[in-house]
Amino acid sequence: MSLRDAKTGKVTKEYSIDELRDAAQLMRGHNLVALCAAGSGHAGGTLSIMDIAAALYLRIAEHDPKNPDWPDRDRILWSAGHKAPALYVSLGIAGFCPLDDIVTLRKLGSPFQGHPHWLKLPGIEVSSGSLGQGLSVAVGMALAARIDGKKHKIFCLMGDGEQQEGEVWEAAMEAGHFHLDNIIAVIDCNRLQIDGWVKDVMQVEPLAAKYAAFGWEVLRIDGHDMSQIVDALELARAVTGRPVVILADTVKGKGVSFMENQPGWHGKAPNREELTAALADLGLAGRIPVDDLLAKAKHWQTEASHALETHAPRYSRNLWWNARDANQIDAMHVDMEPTRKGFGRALAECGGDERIVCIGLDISGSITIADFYSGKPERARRWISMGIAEQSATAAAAGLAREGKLPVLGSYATFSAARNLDQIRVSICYSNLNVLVAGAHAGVSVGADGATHQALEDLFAMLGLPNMTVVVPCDAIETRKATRHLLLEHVGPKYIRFAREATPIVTSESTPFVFGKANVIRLRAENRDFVSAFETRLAEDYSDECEDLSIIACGPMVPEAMRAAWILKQEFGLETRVLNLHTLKPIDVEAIVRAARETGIVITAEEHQIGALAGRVSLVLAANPTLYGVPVIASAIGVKDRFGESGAPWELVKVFELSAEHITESALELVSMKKHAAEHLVTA
Ligand SMILES: Cc1ncc(C[n+]2csc(CCOP(=O)(O)OP(=O)(O)O)c2C)c(N)n1
Repeated sequence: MSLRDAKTGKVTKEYSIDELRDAAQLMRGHNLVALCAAGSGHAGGTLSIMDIAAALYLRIAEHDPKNPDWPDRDRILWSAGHKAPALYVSLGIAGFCPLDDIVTLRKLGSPFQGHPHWLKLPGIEVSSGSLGQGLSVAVGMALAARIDGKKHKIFCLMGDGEQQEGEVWEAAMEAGHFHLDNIIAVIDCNRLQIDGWVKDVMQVEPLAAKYAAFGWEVLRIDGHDMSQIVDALELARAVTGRPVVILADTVKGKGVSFMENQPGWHGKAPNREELTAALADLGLAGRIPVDDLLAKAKHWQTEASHALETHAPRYSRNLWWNARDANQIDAMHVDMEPTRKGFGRALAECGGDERIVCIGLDISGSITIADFYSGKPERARRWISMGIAEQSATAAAAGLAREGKLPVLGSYATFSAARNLDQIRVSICYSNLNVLVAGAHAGVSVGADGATHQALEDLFAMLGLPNMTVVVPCDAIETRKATRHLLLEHVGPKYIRFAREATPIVTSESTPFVFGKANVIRLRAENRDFVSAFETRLAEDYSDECEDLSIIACGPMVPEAMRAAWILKQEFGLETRVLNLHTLKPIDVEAIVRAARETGIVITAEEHQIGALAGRVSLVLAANPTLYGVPVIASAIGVKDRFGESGAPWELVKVFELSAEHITESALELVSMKKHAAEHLVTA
């Protein structure tokens, strides 16, 4: 069994039970060092799965680290993609990649992405991170093996909270129906998920009876008893005629006293002191060269930052947010707060309205939907936890709305506005029901979690749905106003999109926010306080000032557009009309047409694949007869038809060319084109 030379078929290394126990502890240690170096990631679930991972990679699975694509290898799928660091240390200890390299976890350019991407690292079988999909992929692989007459096994690792996804049960039914005895599923039953105990969030037990009812062989073991793990996996290999599931009872945070059974350690990394304490708890003090590894991580970061800065456009002064000039004076002072905070504030304020019902999707604290009920026990009966079940929850929201309630549901935008797209389309939009869908943590600025968690396509779908209203506010203050408006004033399907990272506050309580109407933002004077140097008016109250160009932006790209206006004025003497197009649907046609007609240059800026904002603006321009014969040139800032990746939020803003400096670069190009065209006309 186990690690083999694919060419000769010989076993290259055999691990005893004791060696496996020791390896699992060492893997836990390396896992925590990588998390510490990354500053983020999932400690709890990586520690609970580690004994199983050690047994699988080092003893049970037949694979060859030197030949990761060996066609007859066993496949190990990590449906629970957030446990990526446990996957990486498994690959490292088995010899697929250098164990020491894993310390670059979640950093820009690292193959060790926040969630696994099979195209980045040999040994990863599939990309994952959106829960509940792995078992379906396993079914596909198992069917392929059957068609090809192959004998290898497909292992699929899942969490117990993950069992709340309906897709898991579709796959369980399929595997049972097709008698896929080449599938061995392992469920890490640590009884916790993000919002608390699985039994409280959404009960999944009795899992044994459920899987048995779907035609599976069920084994239940202590997931930290190495002999039991090995025996169960070996037994599972021998089962014929039906798929096998191993329910492994585990402890979240296993091995580290202050992490065990603590929900707070689900998605958290230890700091340096906590790491030292954790390694001592694991009995690893002195066994891992922690300082060398952390130095390696630091070096990687330095190189990545250097490469990034070398390629970034730069002008004579550094005008980055809160940059300091040579006299140590804040050149671009702004306060920062995540837009998501405004969402929570509005829910806390408006939640007294008895019609409002908030739906939890197991990410309630960080997207701030929990602010609806926190400290307000009288709202508890209007807080409904649905667990990790975005599709059903969306249709349930439609049911609540049909009965006169005002449901609000939210998750990472990619799960609340993509995973459940057909439910939004048919149950909410086609029925024209009054549901507020919140797309949180949108855009690349989610950062280190990587591509699977960076919604960059949600607006295409939301804008394309009849009856849907779409608002993308620019800062926390505007998010609060927009949420209040959508909740209490607007009746119908509605989508609000906001972000995770702290971004500049560029509006105030007195800044106009009129649903469906754009604001014009103009730089008036250089001021030490960035925001007060600008004046904001409703676009319809604004008179043309013959600016050189317009930048039309939404969401956190509005502050970037304002900073670009500053750079353009200070460095190049150009005047910019910034349009804050917070409402994308219905769109302010008049403001867009005027900006185009009056300035002749339109640049759109969106933290999304190019086209949600750019496409809508282009349509407005192309379809407006008053622009016939008017010369307008345009460009679009946004993500250029590629997936996101891991990195620090502001690094990614640069990598994906979304910064004010990139907007400036595009503006200068268009201004020079406009100038040449004008000169050409004069000479002609
Ligand atoms: C479709 C989807 N919804 C939400 C999330 C966010 N999320 C990441 S981990 C997690 C909790 C998983 O709980 P569980 O399966 O029990 O794993 P464990 O507790 O072992 O980490 C959630 C909700 C996600 N990654 N995918």
